[in-house]
Amino acid sequence: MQHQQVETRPYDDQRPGTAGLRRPVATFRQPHYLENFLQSVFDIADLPDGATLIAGGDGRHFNAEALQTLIRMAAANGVTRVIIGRDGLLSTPAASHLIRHRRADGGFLLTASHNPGGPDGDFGIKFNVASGGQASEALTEAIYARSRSIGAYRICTDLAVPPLDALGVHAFGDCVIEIVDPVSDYAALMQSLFDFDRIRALLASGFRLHFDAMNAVTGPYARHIFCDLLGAPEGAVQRATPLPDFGGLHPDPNPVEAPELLRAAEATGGPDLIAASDGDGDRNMILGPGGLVHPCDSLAVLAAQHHRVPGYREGLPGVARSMPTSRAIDAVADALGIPCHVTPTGWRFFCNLLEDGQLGLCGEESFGTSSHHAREKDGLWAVLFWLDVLADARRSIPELLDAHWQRFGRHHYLREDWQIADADAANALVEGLRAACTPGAAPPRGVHSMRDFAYEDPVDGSHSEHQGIEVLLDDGSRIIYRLSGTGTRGATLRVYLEQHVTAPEAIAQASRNVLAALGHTAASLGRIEHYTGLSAPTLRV
Ligand code: VG1
Ligand code: CO
Repeated sequence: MQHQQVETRPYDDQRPGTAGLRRPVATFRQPHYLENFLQSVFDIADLPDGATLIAGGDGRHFNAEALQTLIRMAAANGVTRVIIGRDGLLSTPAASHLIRHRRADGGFLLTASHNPGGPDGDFGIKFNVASGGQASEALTEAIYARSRSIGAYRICTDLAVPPLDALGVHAFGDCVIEIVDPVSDYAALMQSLFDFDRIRALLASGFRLHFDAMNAVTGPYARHIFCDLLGAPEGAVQRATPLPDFGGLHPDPNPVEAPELLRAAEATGGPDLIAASDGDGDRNMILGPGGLVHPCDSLAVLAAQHHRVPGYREGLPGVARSMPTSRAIDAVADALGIPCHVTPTGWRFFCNLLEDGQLGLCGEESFGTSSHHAREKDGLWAVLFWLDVLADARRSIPELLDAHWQRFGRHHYLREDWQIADADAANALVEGLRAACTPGAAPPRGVHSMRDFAYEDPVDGSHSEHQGIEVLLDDGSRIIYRLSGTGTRGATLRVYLEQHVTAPEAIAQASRNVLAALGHTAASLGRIEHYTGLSAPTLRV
């Protein structure tokens, strides 16, 4: 197949963040913007001759157009097989699994995850390597460097991309395009991990499940797994058709973006388990009668109950959490006598440990949980894990959670997001805190210690610096400050608050009340108003 060499000029803003390159759709629509980034990946990724790639996304606006370009450029760059989910759809965990399952050399995930979609929303691209995990920091930095000097890209303009709405295999010269069912391999993986008969019996016994796909990619997966395979009624899965603009929703499953789910959980006589996922299907929110199971608690409970689930019965070699995630999981790891690794924010930092067989479960406070079955976090997997635990334990979610807290104490936890229009002000704030971390600097009153978190990967020895400021207070509570790496406008300061309690009355209190004073301490310690003029956070989750 003939390919063309098209001249281009570099853009200077193609540095991937916490999880891929995310930009407003309008930015991606600039001439050659998408092509430049894709070519930078092809130049750096060092794919073998005759490579196989997986491609698919969350179905958001610009997904279809970007796929056309990607296919034509893959063919021009020597890729001989592109495997695409029907309709261009693949959830992030399903794409990760497909890369591994089909022994592909990598994959492109077209998603901006939980960021809003539509013509005025965001688009994004993640490149995942042959292990199914996201490109490492070193690789994304090299791609970024390449994007700043790129002069041309390769594309097969005359390749007529087949319609993506029917399964099939199409050959174009040396390149084969294969359109696959996005759901079936993933569903089979889930069946290999969980006891579907037991979950089916639970659902048949009157247990009420409510899953909200938020008009995003998990709809077809949830329908097939919960309704077809597990016998849940049709109505159990809602907003199940992926829409390019998510129906105007912000597909971010948390109590602020989905308040109606929280209300349904708090109402008497509501469902036994309410769950939701995000745009690309890698996040999960779990609610039970009475309210939210905080993701930090969810990770800890799943670890403590792992022996109930077939895929994990042989034990967990270790667990991991991102640094800002609460230490609830550390307490469980301690009791199990296994290591708990602490990594920087972003799933890519778990991947080497997973690949090396050192982790059973891992998770982040940002509604992300997963295990060694994939190299991405996995929303539906977490829901199935909860269902399987509940089916075996024959106890309700609040009963399991209360018993967990009685045994381990409760880590009250809250994240405050401060939306700051001026990114320079946000950087100055973090610099101010960083200065206070210098060895020898006297810690402020009430502060036990402060550090600017740096990480050395135990598998490949790579270093990552400036991954958040962690403050330990004299009373054992903890504050973390870091800037978001997924936003596309201004800056978002994330402030994470954590306090461990063991007294029954303190366990029963609402986290917001317990952590109110710590929130004030965090604001004054970080001099947030001084730097930003803001006196209250934009969002608390
Ligand atoms: C956020 C979360 C982080 C998560 C990342 C990608 O990053 O804090 O835990 O891994 O999103 O999730 P940041 O840099 O904005 O804090 V997803 O579902 O958007 O791929
Ligand atoms: Co996501």
